[in-house]
Amino acid sequence: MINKEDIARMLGEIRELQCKSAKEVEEARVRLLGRKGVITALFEEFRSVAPEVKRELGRPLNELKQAAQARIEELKAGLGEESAAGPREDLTMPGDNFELGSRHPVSIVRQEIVDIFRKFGYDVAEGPEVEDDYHVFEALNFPPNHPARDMQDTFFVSTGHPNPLLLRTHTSSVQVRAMESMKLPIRVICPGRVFRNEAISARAHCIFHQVEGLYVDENVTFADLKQAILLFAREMFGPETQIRMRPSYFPFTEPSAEVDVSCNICHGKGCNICKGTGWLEILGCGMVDPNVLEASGIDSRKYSGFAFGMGLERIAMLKWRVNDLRHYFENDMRFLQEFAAAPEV
Ligand code: 2NM
Repeated sequence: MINKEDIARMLGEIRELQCKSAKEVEEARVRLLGRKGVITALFEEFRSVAPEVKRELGRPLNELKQAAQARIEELKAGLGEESAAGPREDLTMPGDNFELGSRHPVSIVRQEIVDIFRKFGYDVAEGPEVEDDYHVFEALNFPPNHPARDMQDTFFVSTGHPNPLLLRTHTSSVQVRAMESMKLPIRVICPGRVFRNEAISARAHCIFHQVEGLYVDENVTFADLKQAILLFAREMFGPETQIRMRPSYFPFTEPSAEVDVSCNICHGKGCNICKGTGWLEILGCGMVDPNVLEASGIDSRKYSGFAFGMGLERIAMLKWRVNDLRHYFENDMRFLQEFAAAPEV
């Protein structure tokens, strides 16, 4: 028989009700409030009790039903998205490991070099990889019969007319475009891919990366070039770094030089990286040939400039002792993963 004490006891039980899964919540809802549930049954019974009992039990009975509905909702919300299928996630469990990507060594070195020259006030310029003969050779003072213009050395995209399209063999073509279009004085740094028709080996590849730099202004001298390269080398390889220059030849510069930096692996004692010399060759440079300035419309009596270029694969090889160029292009995960701990730059 329906009575006040039972209602009060059930109310207490409902407030304490616990469920471990959405399935248990649903079972509790059916047991209490379903068509054959205990609370539903109390309401059935309530319809036929005496009026004074109705007066006494109406309010507690309604409270009981509301409390049951509220507790069921509370339990449902507490279990979140969880389906009836299984227990909740253990939120104290450690997360799954996921693999971080890593910067490619060539990309790391490129960014370091570009950042140093940006600090010196250089702008970054990029240009097309498919270029014309004029910007890769003609404007850079390559004579018509120069071997680089041969099919043996350069990948041609189109031939048979005076200004064929080809894959650039150096990023100097970007600097020519800079000289044609930028206001003087010019300070640019040009990173990019270059292409040469070479047999692939540990020391040569048909695709590689360069950064070239150019500075054109009034009264730019070889002393400025030396100082710029020395400051760069000390930023890049450490404050103790020494440089030396050896005379060289490029069609687009006169005079030209190769630059070595002191080997910071053996500090001049001689090791197998510097082949016992204490010096590592890192870049080529020179004073921009007046013919090159004039070809791009710059008055070579008023202006002078210096330029330099370096291969990124080679610098990355020295930095991380990579012994085969082909590693850079094969995307073998075991190689790439070695750079996962390299600092983000
Ligand atoms: C090098 C070495 C020496 C160079 C020259 C020029 C330009 F366009 F100004 F003439 N750009 N880059 C240059 C000079 C590049 O790379 C080994």
